[in-house]
Amino acid sequence: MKYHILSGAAVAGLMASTAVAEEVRVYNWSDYIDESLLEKFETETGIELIYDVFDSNEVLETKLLAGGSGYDVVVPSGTFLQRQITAGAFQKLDASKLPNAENMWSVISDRVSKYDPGNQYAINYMWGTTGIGVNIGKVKEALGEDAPVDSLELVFNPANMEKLAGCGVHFLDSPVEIIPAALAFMGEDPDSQDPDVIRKTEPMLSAIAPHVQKFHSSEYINALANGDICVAIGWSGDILQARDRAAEAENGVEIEYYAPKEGALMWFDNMAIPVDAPNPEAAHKFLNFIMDAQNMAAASNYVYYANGNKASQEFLEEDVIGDTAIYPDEATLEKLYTTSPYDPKVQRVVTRMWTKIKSGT
Ligand code: N2P
Repeated sequence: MKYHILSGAAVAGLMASTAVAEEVRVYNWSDYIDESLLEKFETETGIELIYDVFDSNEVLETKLLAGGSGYDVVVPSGTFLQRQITAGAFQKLDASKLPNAENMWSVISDRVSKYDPGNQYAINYMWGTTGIGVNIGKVKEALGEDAPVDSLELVFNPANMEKLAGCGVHFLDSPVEIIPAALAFMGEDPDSQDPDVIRKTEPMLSAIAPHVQKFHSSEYINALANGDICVAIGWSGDILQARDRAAEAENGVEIEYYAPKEGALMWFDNMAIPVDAPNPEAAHKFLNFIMDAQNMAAASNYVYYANGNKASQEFLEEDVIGDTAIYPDEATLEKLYTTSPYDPKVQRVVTRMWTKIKSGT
């Protein structure tokens, strides 16, 4: 999927001048913004916005570390942000160009500073959890009324997965999220950096992998909404978007999101400017636009993810700020864990293990 948004105003501006139009290239996660904001940015700034999407930190990282990505703004999750900063992939933000930074929420900026000390390189865009999306009717049909829908037992117990395979299960293609979940299920530290501990998850993951119809990180939204699959291990807001798409289609599909009771990963997606960004000036304008309280609220209201912007909260819909699946209460927060980046040696173990699990060899 690729958006190339050019508003009427920008077209008129282009035709009126012989100068090459100013442009900014943004690379964000799929299903992660209200697209009317993209047009609003162009209308307000006269800058042409090229907006591409991805669904995997690994894909973004490969482009970034190769250099010359051509992007002005990218959106890595915290652990990836941290090692990309260390690798020199980003430029420091110019605070004088980001007056809306005063809108940010210190609770979240402080958490992100674990990955970006001093919040020098990035601003939080949105954050959420990794959990279980369930088609209630189909899962109860397959497993009975007592189906453990709020537990990782649902997907990590091979006996359950055998029964669910018939109605379809998708997993994120994200080793750095599925392996910590498997560790949490096994009672190990989900943030373990010890290859021997990490390897303990392999037999279990290999046992269930044949029952996973697809390891993919964005198709599950429509697949859940259409009733094509009955379970997805996915991201909170994506599953809530699936719930809404099903409700809008009035197709009788009822989707729920659960942060598993054994614990759920809390992650943070952050906007940063590559060191070789063609237009860092416009990148700052885009970041400042995103940090506007009403713009940020519009984005969260649309995609059902919480954001790192305190001032936006008064503009959030009640079904967003009032939903503990999006803005966790204290009890939910206690179940959430965060992770740290793997060093290259451990990362190689993880990558190899993941390839093996998916290919079933
Ligand atoms: C948006 C998913 C982004 C969350 N569709 C993953 N960090």
